[in-house]
Amino acid sequence: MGAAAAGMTAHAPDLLEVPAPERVLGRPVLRSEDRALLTGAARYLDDVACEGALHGVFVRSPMAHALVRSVDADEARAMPGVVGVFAAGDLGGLRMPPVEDSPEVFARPLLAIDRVRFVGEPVAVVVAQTRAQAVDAADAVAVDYEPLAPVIDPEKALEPDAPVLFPAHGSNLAIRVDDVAEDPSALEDAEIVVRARFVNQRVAPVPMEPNGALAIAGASQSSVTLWASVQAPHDTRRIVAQVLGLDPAQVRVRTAAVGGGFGGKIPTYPEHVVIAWLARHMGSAVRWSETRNENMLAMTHGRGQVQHVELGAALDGRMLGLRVFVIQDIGAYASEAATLPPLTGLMASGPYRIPRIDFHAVSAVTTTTPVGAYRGAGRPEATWLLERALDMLAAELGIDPAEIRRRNFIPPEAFPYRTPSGANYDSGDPGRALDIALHAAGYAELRQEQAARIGRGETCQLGIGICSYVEVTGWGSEFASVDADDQGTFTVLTGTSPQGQGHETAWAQIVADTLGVSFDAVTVRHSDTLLVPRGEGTMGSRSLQVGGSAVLRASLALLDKARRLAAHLLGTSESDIRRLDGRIGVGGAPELSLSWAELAAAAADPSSLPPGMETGLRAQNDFEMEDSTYPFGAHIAVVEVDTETGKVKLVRHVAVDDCGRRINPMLVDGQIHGGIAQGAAQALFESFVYDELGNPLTSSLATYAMPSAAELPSFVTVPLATPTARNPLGAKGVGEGGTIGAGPAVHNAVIDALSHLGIRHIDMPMSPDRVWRAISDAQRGVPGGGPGDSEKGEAHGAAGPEWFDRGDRHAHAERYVDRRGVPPRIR
Ligand code: MCN
Repeated sequence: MGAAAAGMTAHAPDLLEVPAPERVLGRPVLRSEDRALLTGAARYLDDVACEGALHGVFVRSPMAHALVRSVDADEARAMPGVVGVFAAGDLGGLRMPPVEDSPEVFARPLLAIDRVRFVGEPVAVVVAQTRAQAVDAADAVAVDYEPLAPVIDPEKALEPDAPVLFPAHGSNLAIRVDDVAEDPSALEDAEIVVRARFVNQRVAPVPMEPNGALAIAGASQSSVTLWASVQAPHDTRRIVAQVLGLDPAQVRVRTAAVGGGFGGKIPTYPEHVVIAWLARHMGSAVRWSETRNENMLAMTHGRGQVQHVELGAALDGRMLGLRVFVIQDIGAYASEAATLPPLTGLMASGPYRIPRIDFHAVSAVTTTTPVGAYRGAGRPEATWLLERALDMLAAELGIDPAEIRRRNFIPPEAFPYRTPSGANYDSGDPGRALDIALHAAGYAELRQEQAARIGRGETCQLGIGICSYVEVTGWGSEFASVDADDQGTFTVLTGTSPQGQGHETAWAQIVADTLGVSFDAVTVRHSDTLLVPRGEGTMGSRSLQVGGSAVLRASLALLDKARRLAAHLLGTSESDIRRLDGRIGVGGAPELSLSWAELAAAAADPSSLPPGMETGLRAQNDFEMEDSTYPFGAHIAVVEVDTETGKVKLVRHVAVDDCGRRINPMLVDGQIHGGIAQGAAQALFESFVYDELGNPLTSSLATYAMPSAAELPSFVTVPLATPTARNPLGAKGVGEGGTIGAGPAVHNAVIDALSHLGIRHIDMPMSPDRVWRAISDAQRGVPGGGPGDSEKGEAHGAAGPEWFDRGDRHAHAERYVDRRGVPPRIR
């Protein structure tokens, strides 16, 4: 089947039947955002002009774990341009609200109170007239630290004698997850059990624009406007108001253009709140912008899971049970990482029928940068563990990796399908996605080439990696409104808050298509809490299906209103009124029609309206998802591995990502391309590393191996569209699928290239030294080839380390005591 034949389009039921060439929906419309971005006209946070703004610079902890004995700011305060230096005590020891599902004891102080828990934690803030003055003065703030033992490794953090970060809590065990899927008999029927310990390493999100804020106090200082580089401005408004004891109406949060987020800009950071506090306290505008180095330390990291996996199967390759025990490193404090293990558990079944799943997780605090959501957030971790274990099973049983997947796929007729871990898959055909990907990659020829290279004993071996996945996208509700004005133009307000995804383009396509008006006549506005009444923001690949559906529904409501008004003004029955080309009126009778501009002008005049109609040609909608959608796909990665140096080169990557109906195929492809790059980057290059004292070793782009386009091939994307009935657009999310599919495919490809040497697993990132070491161990007959031991014939005991005691699973809740320390004050 060719790529073109594989693609299909689906039309949502309530969209208008207009001949295809006239439709703007489903077309690769050029991004309206790009002119400003490409010509440098776009305004990022640092470009927002604000005359007289003071500059805040944070004094950050150089210690991973220490008591803060005192903060001496005398010298700093006397330096040129300095207008203030503040530590926790000056802010009244304020704390961030505790993250959902995590004990309150982990709530983060805005500035360290009595203890620092990671390198980079803000301890004080210096405010000066220029940024350079603030940087110099920050260096002069003397903090007296009393070092404590750090704990970097989440498994070691859970050992009984580990240094405890929160003595009042009594242990580093922050959160347990035992209610996703519990089945102690998961492996009972297995004829073979493959067992492994995987490390899904910590990575940094590295958005092109680091974090920052600009706070401007209102005239009376009771209100504040906060410009911040965030993904969810309304949530930031809520948190800033809550911490500062304000009414949310007193806080306005806005974003300028946001230069990427990738999950790292979901949280509201203590720094944001401090800058808002300073503006109110000083009655002046205050700005803060991170350096890259600060960004690598202070923005939440992603992943950070240790996974103990046991996969049980019949000897014909059918999976019978999966048992997983996850240790999540949540870093210092508890942030969005609390949501990661439940998502890993939810997606543990992948695209396969696995009759039994037993999933448990614990989250541990460590003296490292807090962990949060990063592109995929918990779902790539699930796909990785399953796809790696499945390849190990295939190797053990001598079954081709594509064939073993086919034997386990959920067939299309079984959808909707509920997994033992509680996911309710809407629609899908993972087998078809894999077939298309295999065909596009030329799988059979690749296998021949691989065998030939092995036969010739070549230095450069070929590896072919497969990843089949399902992911979960879309939740909550989202606001949209559409306004028509008497110039014939339309303004959309949306509660989504993009960081580069192209919402201004896609939302305008939806409006133009629904109303039958020009794409250029539609302007989309977002990311200002004063302008947009509510919004949940952009994350979790939710925006199109939730926010876009709200735009669609609001547009349809606006069309209804326009038809009613036109019927009234033209003196005809509403049932005769049609949406014409840019006008509303009676079909076939041009004289009986009105332009949108004429209708909007009439709608402003109460005397022109039919009874009961409100003035203004405007409609709004809050669309609520009843259930999530589950995009799926298959990726094939082809790598070359130099067996003498361990160097890996990704030479080909084929992606079939099914996100239901595609609103703009070019946006979708862009999302998939970026996603593949990030997945491949984690597999091969990126890792955020600490030394044993908790010093970050990778806190600049000279040491953190983020790849560029030069390290990656051109990607092949093949469209497949299986619509969903869970929203009126028929769309599922696509913002993260590329990452979820790509990482495990690249990982599997590297192991596949080396499996003839007996290698079964190498942890990520598969850097040349790691790969070389694995090859050299295999050649010297060192057993293991990574932690992929398997045993035939019987199922085995609980996954997880010995201290995993089922009886004690809720004990942490009782042990929790909230203890507030004494904040240091400026001497
Ligand atoms: N789209 C489409 N048809 C579909 C699905 C999506 O045309 N069936 C289009 C949408 O109109 C939108 C884009 O694809 O323009 C992504 O839509 P969606 O999947 O709804 O995802 P979100 O807009 O909610 O974006 C969030 C997602 C996430 S979670 C991360 S992380 C991520 C990503 O988007 N971070 C990004 N992509 C990013 N892209 C950029 N440039 N920068 C980031 O920080």
